[in-house]
Amino acid sequence: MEQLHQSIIDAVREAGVIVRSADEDKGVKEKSGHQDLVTRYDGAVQRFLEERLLSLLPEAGFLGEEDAPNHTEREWVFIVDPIDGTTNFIKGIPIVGISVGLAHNGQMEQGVVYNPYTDEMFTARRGHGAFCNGKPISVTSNPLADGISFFGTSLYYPELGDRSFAIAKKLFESSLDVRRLGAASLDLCYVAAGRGECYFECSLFPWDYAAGSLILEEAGGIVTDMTGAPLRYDRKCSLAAANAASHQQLLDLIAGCG
Ligand code: LIP
Repeated sequence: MEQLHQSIIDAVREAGVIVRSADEDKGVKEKSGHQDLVTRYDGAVQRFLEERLLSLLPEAGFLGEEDAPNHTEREWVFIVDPIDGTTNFIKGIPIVGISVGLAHNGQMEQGVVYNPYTDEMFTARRGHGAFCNGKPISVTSNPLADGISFFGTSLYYPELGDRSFAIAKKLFESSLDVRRLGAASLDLCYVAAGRGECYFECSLFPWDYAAGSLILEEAGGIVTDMTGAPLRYDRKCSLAAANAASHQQLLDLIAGCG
């Protein structure tokens, strides 16, 4: 499995070359609505990764953001967001995660998240720790009061806006400050690397959080849905992620917002 892990990392790094080489004409289109955008590069990166990853593990299924699920009932499934932070990519904001998770019977076993603009490769294998560019990373032991709180706005679901910002305001009042990166995979990796203490988002797809959730857990963090239940990787979920010192406080704060 270690050799497979390195081969996945190599494939993700190569996918980063496609992202960095993008030209001005990104072929932007709307998916489910005005705020749900996709580019021709999302599709190109996903096609590249699906071919490479399934050549590494032909018996696996593939669940990617930009295409219909492919044999996701199989024992092994790749869960992939080819460009997490698509709107950042379109706007030239260098906060983009190429995210590849590998699940075994519904449990994450490997996670790789790469930001090609900062050349930061976040990786984890279950039971073997979490790394950034090969160096061990870990969450802080800070309480929320001494922490940075990341959040997402679930902008594809406007009905979640009021609740998202109500929780974000409570976090703003309870921590050092808040940040909205626009890429869930990197929100999770930043908490894993100790750059912040918690992250929540009211609704995400498995490809947004599959890899990052394992990286955060292997870095000593706790990741659940916003009720405190385990994450699901076969359907959408809310997300409540934090270092071990802050997770229950995050859940309590979320519950207090109704
Ligand atoms: C994005 C997530 C982000 C969320 C956005 C979007 P995409 O993923 O990473 O956290 O707030 O609504 O889902 O669509 O850029 O791959």
